[in-house]
Amino acid sequence: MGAPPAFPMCGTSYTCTGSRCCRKATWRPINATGDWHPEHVHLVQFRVLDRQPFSLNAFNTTGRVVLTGQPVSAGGGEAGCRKDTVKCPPGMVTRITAKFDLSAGTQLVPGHRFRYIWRCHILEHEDNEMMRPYDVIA
Ligand SMILES: [Cu+2]
Repeated sequence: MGAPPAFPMCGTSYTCTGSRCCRKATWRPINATGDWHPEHVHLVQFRVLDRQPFSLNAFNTTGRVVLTGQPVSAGGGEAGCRKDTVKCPPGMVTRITAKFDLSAGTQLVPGHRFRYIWRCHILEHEDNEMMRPYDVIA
């Protein structure tokens, strides 16, 4: 497996885990903006793992994520709960893990793509390209 594909929103990327690519996945929304973004993933719930600071300067000049501190585990109302929206603070990598359950009876054909959507819950952001499709591949 090569480098994980990059998301076109906020320099976000994800990494596949599990036996079937992307049925269970850990995502790393990377917020390289100055705003908080409440990111909502449609049709799947996830758990918030942690957040970790990164160098905005390194990211903006090289496109690489250089972590600058230790991860801080999710706490408060996020720990151990299934969520559909996660707060993504500026300058932080937020890790979430999701399992993509399909409807009963769904035939899994290798290579078949299931289209999902994710977006920022701030309407002005959503209307300015912070709503994107992505495919989960069987
Ligand atoms: Cu936003």
